[in-house]
Order: sequence, then structure tokens, then C-alpha cells
Amino acid sequence: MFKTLTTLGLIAAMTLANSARADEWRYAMEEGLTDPQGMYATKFKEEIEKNSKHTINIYPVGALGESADAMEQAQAGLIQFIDQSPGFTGALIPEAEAFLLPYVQPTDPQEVHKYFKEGKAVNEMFHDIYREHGLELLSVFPEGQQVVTTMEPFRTPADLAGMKIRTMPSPLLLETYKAFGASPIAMSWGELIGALKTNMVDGQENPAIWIEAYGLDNLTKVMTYTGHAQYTTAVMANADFYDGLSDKDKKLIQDATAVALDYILDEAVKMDEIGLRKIKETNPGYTINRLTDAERAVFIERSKAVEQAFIERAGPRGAKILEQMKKDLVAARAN
Ligand code: 6CS
Repeated sequence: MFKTLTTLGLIAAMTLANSARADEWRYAMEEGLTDPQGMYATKFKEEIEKNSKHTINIYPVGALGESADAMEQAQAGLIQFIDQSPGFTGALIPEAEAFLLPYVQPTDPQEVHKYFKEGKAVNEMFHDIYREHGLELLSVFPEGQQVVTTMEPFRTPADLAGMKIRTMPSPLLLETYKAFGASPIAMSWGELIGALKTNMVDGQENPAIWIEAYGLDNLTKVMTYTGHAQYTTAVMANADFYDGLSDKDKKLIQDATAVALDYILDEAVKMDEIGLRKIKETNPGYTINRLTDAERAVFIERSKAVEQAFIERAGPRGAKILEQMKKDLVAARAN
């Protein structure tokens, strides 16, 4: 009897110790604390720390090496959470390059909100795919539409001939800019500023909020709204780490994810406007062009080849995602 009571007491003490255990979790991202990924991470950290004894250490861009290095560490379980965009993950997970496909995402802020909040493709089709790579997908969110900054203006694929455009290291982005008529060069974020300064590249694409924050407008002459994609990013946990958590901690993470996602979706749809306003204020001489519908139509036509390249790499599963994304786009626009 005494022995049983002692064993029960021990189990109770262990359970109590477990439930009260304070773990330190590491969270790596590709941006700074005031950038969109940092805003999401900070909100996620606040929620975790408010509702548990666990703490989160956020490692901003560069703190753990380049994006590829951080992903290796996340897959190995050395860091528990990672925000990595499909522009970098795409080489590892071809299906993730769906988020880079031209002209299958909206640009209007309300449509963007609906597409990411309710879209079936975004919310239902990627979880199992990321799992195959040891990652528990938590959130996918936009950071604003991709805008192209160049030294010379362009309105047609012919204008882009010979222009060296930096892309993130995604095979699909290289296909995209080839289809658009340019000469793309893939490189990490850490190399881009130097490459623009030394004319190793003539341009690049990024959302307005990022272009302004990192002075990319000052290194180029023209910014062109092509309307071809949202800069999309994804937050993940190491799958083994996640599976090893108690139900209570899994719920803690899912709840913090839901709060951080709602927060960033509301903020993200304001970012295009904020970024553009700041650029106009700080760099009034900068040329800002928007392709007309007719000019866009030429690039949309060129995108068919990119869709084919995507399906070749991502297979039938990729084809289904693309089909669903197109339906989600129609649904988002129907509002
Ligand atoms: O162009 C890039 O590489 C970077 N762009 C953004 C918006 N976030 C991080 C990424 O490394």
C-alpha cells in the first residue's frame, strides 16, 4: 500500500514538474524584428510567453547564417521554429513554389486577405507536403505584392531582354524571369545589396515595404508594378519536436499561431500602401510605373510556360494545387 502511494506520489510530482516545465524554444527568420516576419514572430512569442512558462528566443536574419543554413538547423531540430519563404524553400519542396507562380494571387488588399484567410489551397493543401520534409506547417501569410526595381523602365518582355534580375534561389523564379524575357540570377539576400552596387545585377523583385526598409529604391531607378505575385512566407515547427509535445503545448502553439496569423493578415494588407507612401516621401524623384491591363496580358500569356515548368517539377499534386489556387483567386475576387 505504502509502495503504491509512493509510486503514485512520484508520478504526480513528475506530471506537475512536466506541466510546469519551462522550455526555451528557438525561432529563426529571414527578416528583422520590425519587418513582417518579425511582427508575426513577436506576436507569437508574446502569446506563448503570456500563456505558459516557456520562452522563445527569436533569431533575426543573419543570426544563424543564410536561409539555407537556418533550414538545415530547423530540420535537424536544433531550432524549433522557422519562418522561411517559398523563394528559399522551393528548391527543397517543389510544391511550395506554387506561391511563386505568376498571376494566381490577387493584389487588391481585401482580396488578398480573403485569399490567405479562406483559400483552400493555402490552408489545406500544404500541411502534409511540409510534413514529408520534417516540418509542421503553422502559418502562410503575404507581405505585399512583388514589385520589380530596375535601372531602366520596362513595359514588355522585349524591354527586359538582357536585364540581369536577381531572384531568390528558387528554380521556378528563374523560369519566371526567363519567361518574362529577362536574364535572372539567383542569389541569397545577403549578396543582393553588393550585387546591385557593383552592377552585377540590374534589378530585383520584392514588396514595397521591404524595398523601402532596405533602401533598394536608392540602388535602382524605376519601380514597376507588374501585379504578378504576393511575397509569401511560411512559419513551421520541427515536426519531431512538435510531435513530442504534450497536447497542452500543441494547443498553446496552435492558439498562438492563430492569434499571430490574424494579426499579421490584418497588418499585411496595409503594407503595400505604407511602403509606397514612404518611398514617395523619401525618394520623390523615383520613377514608379504600373503595367496597364494590356501590358500585363502579355506577361500573363508568358506565365503559361511557368505553370508547365511548375507542374513538371511538382507533379500531379502540384497541378491540383495550381487548379485550386485559381479557384481561390476567383472566389477572393467575387467579394
Ligand atoms: O529578397 C529576399 O531575399 C528577402 N525578401 C523579403 C521580403 N524577405 C526576406 C528575404 O530574404
